[in-house]
Amino acid sequence: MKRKTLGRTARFALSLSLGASIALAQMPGTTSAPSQGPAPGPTASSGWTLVSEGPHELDASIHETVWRTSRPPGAPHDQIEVHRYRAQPASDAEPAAASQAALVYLPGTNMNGEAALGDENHNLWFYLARRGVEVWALDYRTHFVANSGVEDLAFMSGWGLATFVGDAAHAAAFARSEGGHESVFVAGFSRGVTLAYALAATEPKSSVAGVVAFDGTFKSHAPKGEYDLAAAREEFSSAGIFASDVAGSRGWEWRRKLMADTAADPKAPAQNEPFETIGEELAAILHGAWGPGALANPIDGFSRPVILARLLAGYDRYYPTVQNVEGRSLADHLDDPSTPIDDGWAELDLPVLYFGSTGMQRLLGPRWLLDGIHSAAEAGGKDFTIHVLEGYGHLDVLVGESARADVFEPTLAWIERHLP
Ligand SMILES: [Ca+2]
Repeated sequence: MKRKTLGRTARFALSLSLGASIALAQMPGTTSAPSQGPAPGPTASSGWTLVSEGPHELDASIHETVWRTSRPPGAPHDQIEVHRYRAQPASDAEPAAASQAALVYLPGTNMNGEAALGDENHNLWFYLARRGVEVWALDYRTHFVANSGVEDLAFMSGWGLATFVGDAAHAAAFARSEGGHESVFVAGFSRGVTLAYALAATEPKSSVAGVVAFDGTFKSHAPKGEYDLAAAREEFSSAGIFASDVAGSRGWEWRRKLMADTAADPKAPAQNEPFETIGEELAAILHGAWGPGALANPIDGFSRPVILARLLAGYDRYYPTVQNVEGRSLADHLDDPSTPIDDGWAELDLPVLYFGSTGMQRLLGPRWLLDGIHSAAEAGGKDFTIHVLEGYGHLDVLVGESARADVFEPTLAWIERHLP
């Protein structure tokens, strides 16, 4: 694939993407309208409300059920949803086939549980669901904050890691009771990996079958125990920036249109020289966003702009920055005294499957892989499996052109080897 010199657009994207949250904030997407479906009604006494159910609009062989519930303290944005993906029965009269396992999936920063891609070569959830592993993907509270713009985001200062881990635990408990699997696999992508380890570490051991870490970390491989959380919190509060905004300086509408246009037709004319097509332009933007090939590596053919655009179009705009502060403290301590969510991590002793992209080293240096491997190996006891994905960018782990062979198939095989 031909390399292009990055133009003004690409350089702009660098500042846009690194922005306030270098940790793991990602690129923007479109509005996050709540799922459409039948009139909501309470499900038993669980507190979850059925939002929609039926064949998925992107792939009728997948049966999706969506539930929503409110979370403390009960303000309008304090809601979460879970999306359950299963194989669709051959006819409506037939019950869905029994699944061999259940996987609770925790998305990355700005991501959510709505399927953005309809083919199993680019959608891990659909790939697994068709093969008897039902997936429960979470919409964080961030999915219920308007992408069109919010003036005062101070409410997000209370959305720390422990709050999101609590939400994930609530969803996992519902997945167990509704799905019938007493022990579930817990997976995360990117920042979702931090949440996945914390969830596994705070749940009863008999209720988690293993952890799958898609290109993320929990602990530093070389913790110094020096991170001053109190000082960082004070700085955080006085700065008053309670959320990262993936819209960047050109604004949400520009980002939304770029993703939508590329998703619709990547061969449409580019917005800026030297690019001929909008697909080439987006490829250059994403390739350069976090350092060459870090966020994604479409220039070397690891992923395609049209696929990346569809994924990015589904993003939620804002993410609580307090989690960046807490995440650094968590990583820098063997056992962070400021939080209980890591107390059980070193004794987790669960099987762990880890995938790490080499591209992220362009953003964070070798510690990306070192921390990822350390987090998997030290939590997993003797049973940890490491896949380093040479040339992959971060998003390529989920939607790359070889992700099915390099990520999805090994994940399924690993789950089948570790059935509870
Ligand atoms: Ca602790």
